[in-house]
This record gives sequence, structure tokens and C-alpha cells, in this order.
Amino acid sequence: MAIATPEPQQLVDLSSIKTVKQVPYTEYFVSGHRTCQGCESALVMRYIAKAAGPRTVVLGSTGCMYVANTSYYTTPWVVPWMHTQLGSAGSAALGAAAGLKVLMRKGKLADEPINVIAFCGDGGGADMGLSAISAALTHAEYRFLIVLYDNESYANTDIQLSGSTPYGAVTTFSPSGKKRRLMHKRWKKNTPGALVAGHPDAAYIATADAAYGVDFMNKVRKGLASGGPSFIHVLDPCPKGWHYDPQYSHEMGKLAVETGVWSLWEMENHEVRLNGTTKQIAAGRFSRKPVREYLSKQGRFAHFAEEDYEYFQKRVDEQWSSWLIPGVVSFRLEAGTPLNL
Ligand SMILES: Cc1ncc(C[n+]2csc(CCOP(=O)(O)OP(=O)(O)O)c2C)c(N)n1
Ligand code: SF4
Ligand SMILES: [Mg+2]
Repeated sequence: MAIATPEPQQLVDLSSIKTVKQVPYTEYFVSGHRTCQGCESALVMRYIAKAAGPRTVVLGSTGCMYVANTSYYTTPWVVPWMHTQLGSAGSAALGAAAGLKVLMRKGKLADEPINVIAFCGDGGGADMGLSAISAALTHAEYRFLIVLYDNESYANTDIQLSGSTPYGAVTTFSPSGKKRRLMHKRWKKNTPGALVAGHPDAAYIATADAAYGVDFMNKVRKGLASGGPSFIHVLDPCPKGWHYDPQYSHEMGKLAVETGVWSLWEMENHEVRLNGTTKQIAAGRFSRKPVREYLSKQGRFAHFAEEDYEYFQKRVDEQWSSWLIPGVVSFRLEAGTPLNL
């Protein structure tokens, strides 16, 4: 009996995954990488590849997920993968999507759906390449997904401070000393909030967390199915940079959301929706845990004094009590502003 060859269209399955049982069995990011034990960023790569499937091109910025993933003559990527410069995830995604479209229009490539995904770290995306991502998200005519994996430091070059590093954390650029307990006193940049507020033509923008795999894989699929430029910012606990035992990576990701330090949400069709535990917190069905439960488990906050915990808690409380959209948009409307304009 002849075995039917699947049509290319059938190989791009972007349907919603309802339960863990529906997660595709096939892996497109396999063994052969050298990331640290418990590295959630590597897990994120695995989820991306699993959700997107075989008809996918991945472009990866410099960082742990380039260097540790593609040591000399080895690669865990089963789908085509190409390195791109540290700050260029946005341009790589846009250029690849545009290039494929032209080749298909000219008949040099079969006209079929191909997923274009570019990833970057927080250093490469939230700092250095923010302008390229911003520019890419204004091109409504191209379909691609940019994933920013946030391990909250320039990890690959030995854990330097980034705009995504949380307040007070120790990094190699912000050690705690006898004269200054806290070297880093800036609040973490709200990159996904800035992108969602400033890019009205982006088709899909979301946050995710490596501890919530199905939620993240569905967001990857939604971004790719949106038909336009899409972006996901995913928080990835990093045992090396955050100083905790690798076995607690999953717990760390969950605590980030349960304490309200990190929020899960998505913007689709110009509407922001809170997801999962974040939605439950906002609806009063889940009590936010104290930030101390999350921070005290990480060595990068081991120098925290009582006043540091209190300050951190106060800032997180504000994200929930006085932001226009809790945990998402970091400003509020002046009291008395009419909303039925
Ligand atoms: C233009 C440029 N500057 C500096 C570097 C050195 N460099 C390589 S990886 C890296 C860290 C990137 O941090 P991030 O994007 O957060 O990814 P992570 O290493 O944390 O995975 C740096 C600074 C580089 N490759 N290119
Ligand atoms: S330093 Fe952190 S992000 Fe880099 S490979 Fe190790 S655990 Fe992963
Ligand atoms: Mg990083």
C-alpha cells in the first residue's frame, strides 16, 4: 500500500494544544548542546521547536543559546538554524520573512507556509537590539515570530548586568560589597509592555514563563498563526546566574508568576488578556505570595536586608495596584479622565 506524502501545509500545525497529552511527541531541538544543567533557556528552545514543527527556520542571536548550543561541529537543531549578530533578531526575522516571500513570488521556491522564528537574549533583545525588534514589529505585511528569552543577564559572557536584571541582584558588574550592599538600583525594564504599547500593527505580543510549557507553546503557535509580526518575551530561570540548585528551575519560574514579579499576558486583535495564574491574581482567586519567597531562594539576592525586601515588595505591589493594566502597562490615566471619548 502506498504511503501518502503529507502536503507541506499539513506539516504546519498551529492548532491550540489543550492538554499535555496533545503536545507533539517529535522533537526538533534534541541532545548535543552544552547548556548548564537546569537551563530553562534551553527548555524554551525545545518548546519553540516542538510547537512550530518541521517547516521552520530558526535564526539565533549570539548568547548562551548560540554558543552553548552550537559548539564546534555539533548542533541540537533538527530544523534549519542560522546564527545572527547579537542585536539583530529583529532584522534577521524581517529579512528572512521578506526573502522567503520574494523567492516564492518569483517562483524560485515552492509557495508554502514556512515559519520564521528569530530569538535573542535580554542583552541582545531588550538592550542592544530593541530598535531592530521595534522596526520589525511595524511591518504588518510579514509573518514571523521573535522570541526574547530572558535569563536576566548577559549570561554567556559570565553574567553581566542587563536592562532586564532585577533590582539589587548581584552580577559580575554589580557585586555586593562592604561599603555598598546594593550596587544595582535600577528597576527591571518592562520590554514587552513597551512593545505592546508602542506597536499598534503588531499582530501578536505576549509574555511567557518557561515553567508554563503548554501556555508558552500555544503562544508560539498563536504568534505564528497571527499572519503578521509577533513577539514573545519569556522569563527563563538560569541556575548559574541566579545562583540556585538546578533542580529548582521549574519552582523558580512558578514563583516568579505566583509572587507577581512576572506576569503572563497576551495581546491579540488589539486586546490584552491576562493568562493563567496572573489572571487568577487579578481576579482575586489567587493570593500573591510575598516576593521574599522567590528572592530568598536565589543567591543573587543573598545580601538583601529587610529594607531591600520591603522596597522590592512595594514596587511589585505598585505593578498591581496602580498600573493601567496590572503587570502590563506601567502608567495610569489621570484621575477623572473620561474613558468614553
Ligand atoms: C556586538 C557584540 N557585542 C558583544 C558581544 C559579546 N557577547 C557575546 S554573547 C553576549 C551576551 C549576550 O547576552 P544575552 O543576549 O542576554 O544572551 P545570554 O548570553 O544571556 O543567553 C555578549 C555580550 C558580541 N558577540 N557582539
Ligand atoms: S548560564 Fe544560564 S542561560 Fe546560559 S547555559 Fe547556563 S543556565 Fe543556561
Ligand atoms: Mg541574557
